[in-house]
Amino acid sequence: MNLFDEIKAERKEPVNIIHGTDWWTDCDDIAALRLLLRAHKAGLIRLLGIGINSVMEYSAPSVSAFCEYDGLRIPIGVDKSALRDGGNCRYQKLLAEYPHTIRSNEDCPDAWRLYRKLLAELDGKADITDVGFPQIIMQLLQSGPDELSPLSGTELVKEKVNRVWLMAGRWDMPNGKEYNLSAYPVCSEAGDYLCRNCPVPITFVGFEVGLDVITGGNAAEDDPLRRAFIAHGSADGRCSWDPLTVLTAILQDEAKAGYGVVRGYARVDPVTGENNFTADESGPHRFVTQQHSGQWYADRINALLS
Ligand SMILES: [Ca+2]
Repeated sequence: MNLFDEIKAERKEPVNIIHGTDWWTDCDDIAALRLLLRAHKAGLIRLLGIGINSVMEYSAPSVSAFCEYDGLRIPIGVDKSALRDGGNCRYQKLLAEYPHTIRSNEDCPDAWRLYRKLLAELDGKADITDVGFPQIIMQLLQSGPDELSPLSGTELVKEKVNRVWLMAGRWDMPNGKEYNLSAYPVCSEAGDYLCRNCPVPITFVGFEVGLDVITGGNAAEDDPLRRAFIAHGSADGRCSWDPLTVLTAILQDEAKAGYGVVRGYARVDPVTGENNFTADESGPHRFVTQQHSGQWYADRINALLS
């Protein structure tokens, strides 16, 4: 019995999740999406949609193909303002060689519009996970009433979102600096905006808790995940920032994910992206702290990936 089987026994209803990913230069985004797809198939979650917050030629086709490898067609949105013309994306074209329905980024709606649509149509609530750059959630919060919903984005999130789970920040030191909050000016701006304006709780999974958790090296040779990891140069596995974040959201509980939490108020410098935290038991933000060895977390994830 794996971890998903254990959780399934106690979960009455699948948890709705909308997932953001940069799906760009690093490959741990792939492991994270695999966990979500497998959790969806296991009936633990409903993966309502995926927002891609970095855009390369094969972004949407490769996400589409990776989902369809698992037999799932998930709506995909793209932040079309987030064109990255640099970086070495070594796996998208490879993944896009698998069968897929969504042929190009242009076939996708703007991600923040997809999020509005999914939330407006939802009977109940959803969680939002993001393991890339957080600007889609900022764009959603800043959106106004439209034909999709009479509510503003902030009102919609307040009404329809339970929690936000972010792979973002470095929390084990003052003025921590991490890629998802500092790679581009919009990342720092969005991090600051979310800390100040998101109307629902945010859990941060930081750089420091993913670094010594190496996963993804045990998949079968013909698995596209395995092929993508090899293309990335991570045949023996990769740091697990993104899969740890989505697993915590799938489990709906930091403690069940093996973490301690510090509650309080997170801050992100809107220019530098440096993050800081003021502990306060009544605060809306949490960051997680490791309670086990890196291998303990890695073994749990690897058992779910293959
Ligand atoms: Ca990522």
